[in-house]
Amino acid sequence: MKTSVDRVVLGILVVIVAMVTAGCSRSTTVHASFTVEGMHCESCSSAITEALEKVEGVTDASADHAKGFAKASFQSPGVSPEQLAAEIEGLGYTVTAFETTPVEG
Ligand SMILES: [Cu+2]
Repeated sequence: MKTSVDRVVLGILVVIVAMVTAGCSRSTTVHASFTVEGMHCESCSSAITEALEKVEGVTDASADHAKGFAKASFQSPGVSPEQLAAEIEGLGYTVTAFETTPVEG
């Protein structure tokens, strides 16, 4: 009798864990745009693009030195815009602002 109760409890736990795991794995694509100061030429844009693309979870990145911005698409949760801003600043540039747009799907 005790064993069957334990099995029911175990079964409920398995269902709960499965539900939580499914919820966590549902990620959203987010587009972020960063205002970057300090880019001077094409190699600055390339350095930022490459650094952003190396981040796990980033699906697309670009930077425009003439306009002074960088863009990235990434999976959320997993990647945060703050983390990407830190990547850009790690290269010696300054991120003065960023905005994010969630994309459904
Ligand atoms: Cu440059």
